[in-house]
Amino acid sequence: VSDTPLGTAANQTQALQWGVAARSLDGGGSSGDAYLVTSHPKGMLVVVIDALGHGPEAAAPAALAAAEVAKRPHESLPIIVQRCHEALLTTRGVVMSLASFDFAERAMTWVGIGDVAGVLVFGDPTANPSHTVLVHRGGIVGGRLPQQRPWVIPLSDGDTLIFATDGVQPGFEAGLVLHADPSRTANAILEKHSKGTDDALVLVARFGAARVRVS
Ligand SMILES: [Mn+2]
Repeated sequence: VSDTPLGTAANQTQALQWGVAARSLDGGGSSGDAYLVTSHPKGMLVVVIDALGHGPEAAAPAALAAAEVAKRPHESLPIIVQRCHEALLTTRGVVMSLASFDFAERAMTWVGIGDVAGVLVFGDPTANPSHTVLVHRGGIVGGRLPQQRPWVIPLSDGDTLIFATDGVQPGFEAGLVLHADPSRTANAILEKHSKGTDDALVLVARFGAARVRVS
């Protein structure tokens, strides 16, 4: 396992606050897990990628997939995935989950190919159930690409998206405590649920304008 400090990144926009925690299996900077958070005219696109294998040989296809996504964040999710698939055909491939936020519509569209877990925790503390889980199709981007079924979910303030690669144990959302800072939530999930047998990455993104204290 690794005693490398957790990698973190955070950013804030009007309607999305997000943070990432990641740990590479070899303890170095080289990981088969990658993420991208980028804006488009209607909102933001959030993507987490896990290339088959781990370490340096997996880092290249993960970076290639992220670069393909970055070229066209405004396109529909199936088109983005299809373009990644075409670019990755000569590689071992990746699995990936994507969520596109439309701020004006207050909605999120998400889709997953292969095993990157997706959970949306509802901001309303009285919501029952408290969260919903992304149903992702088996398959490989750059290998056997399944038919995609993007799913649109209306959003309320405080709704929080979590993507986690399979270096994180499934079921991490049970009893999950969300912190005000998404980076802190991502770090806590990684600390508690990292398998230690694979690269691991957790991305947490909370929808809704940040609360500003007015004096
Ligand atoms: Mn993995």
